[in-house]
Amino acid sequence: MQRGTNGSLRLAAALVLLAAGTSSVGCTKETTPTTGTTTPTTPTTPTSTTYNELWIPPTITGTTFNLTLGKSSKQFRSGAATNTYGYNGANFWGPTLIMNKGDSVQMNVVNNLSDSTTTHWHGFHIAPQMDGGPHQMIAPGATWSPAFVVRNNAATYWYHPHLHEKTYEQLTMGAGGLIIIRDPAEAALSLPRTYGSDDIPLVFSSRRFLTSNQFSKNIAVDVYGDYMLTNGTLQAQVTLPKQNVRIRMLNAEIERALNIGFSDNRTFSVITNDGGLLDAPVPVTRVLLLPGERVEIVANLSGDAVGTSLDLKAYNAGQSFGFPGGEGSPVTPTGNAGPAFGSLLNNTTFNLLHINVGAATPTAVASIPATLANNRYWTTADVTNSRTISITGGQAGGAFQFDNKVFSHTVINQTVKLNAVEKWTITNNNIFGHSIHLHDVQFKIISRSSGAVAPYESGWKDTFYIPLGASVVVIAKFEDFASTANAYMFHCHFSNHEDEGLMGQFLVVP
Ligand SMILES: [Cu+2]
Repeated sequence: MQRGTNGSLRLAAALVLLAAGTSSVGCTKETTPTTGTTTPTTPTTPTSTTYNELWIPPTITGTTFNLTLGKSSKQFRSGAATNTYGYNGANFWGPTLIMNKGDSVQMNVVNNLSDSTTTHWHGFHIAPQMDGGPHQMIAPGATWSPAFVVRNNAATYWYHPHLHEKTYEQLTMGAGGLIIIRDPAEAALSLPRTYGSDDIPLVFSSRRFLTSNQFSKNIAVDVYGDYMLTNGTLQAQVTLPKQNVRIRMLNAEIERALNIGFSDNRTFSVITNDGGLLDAPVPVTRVLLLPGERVEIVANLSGDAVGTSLDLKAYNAGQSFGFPGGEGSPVTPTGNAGPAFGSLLNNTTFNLLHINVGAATPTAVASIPATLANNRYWTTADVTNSRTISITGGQAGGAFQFDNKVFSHTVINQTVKLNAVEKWTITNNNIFGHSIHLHDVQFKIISRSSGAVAPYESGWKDTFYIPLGASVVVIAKFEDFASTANAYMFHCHFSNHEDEGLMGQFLVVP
């Protein structure tokens, strides 16, 4: 029933936007679908300077990681608490798992929901049976216990539900967590790494609230939240020491891209991509992060006076059509969210984190290295096979899909030979931008037809932005794990698109 709704609404919204020029405020051609007995609140633009202390997820270290996903609730607003999901008793999100490269780890995931779930280790190079994709279902009350060797480079990864047609809902409820991998090469570098002090994790995800204070989760329209939650904290603030600070950022939004920078436009250094350290820090004033992508940055606060403050913001205003979250504004005078895909935060610049500068710590890192790694990336000269995959559909009542095929559990869409170095060209001659994630591998982005690949995304990647009208070429080696029965997934990391069918399966075969 809902399959395809998003696509058709998306087309309608696109046409409305095109008809209205750059601004579509108040232009509602389609009616806002109902969301049950409750209606969205009359949203008000958050103008309060009252901040809430940023929640820093607790950590789990070692080689055995026990996770229990269950129902919880959190007091986000005055009145009723909001029903949520969390791992290990968290009232939104879950603990940060800290692993060492080379370790054999045992994972035990208990599902205390009344629904099935899965737990995907996003970015991990592991056997498909351990991957936690849609096939590794955990029934209510059951425990799933995969074991694997941590083969990835030091960087920031994450875990989240990946059950087909349930990912959007379970992510919206708050299920997810970060994974930090450490390795000797990274440990040898002079970088901030005191978790919660000069090494801060930030998970960005916004939500829309109903008048009942519950999360609004109509997959057809609630793809952009009205209020940013940073680590599950509304209007978050944190005190950071007056020194070089590492910030690990994950875009855990359903669909919104985040064009991230500081309120004083200061330059900061990008030091990692999804799958490891860059060769050298890349200085930028903005970094674009799509759903599923991670980046670690180092911001130098040593020149800031104690007691001053600055903001980390998403500079999302004024983006061209196709930018996820650039769609026009949101709210009708009656308080109903609409037109479809609007939100209070769309096409605006908004706060991700208010930062208060505090005293330096004894572990302050005075400067970061000019060289971080010596990566050997795959190039076109290494390629042994090429394939092209098109994003299609999304129009006239159809779901987005790969090569005109909506996801099916029983269809293998691509078959790769073990040890092949493959060039994948993804084309998007369609109606919107997407964020594409490949399981199993870390790849190198070779080109993006809409413009040069930014230096800050020149490292190992597992998720990439494909703008409207663009094609993106990536190269990966499919090594170590083969199976004629167990597939890996490739999909859009907008969980609404994924649930509606923009997902495929690939086998890596001997
Ligand atoms: Cu998509």
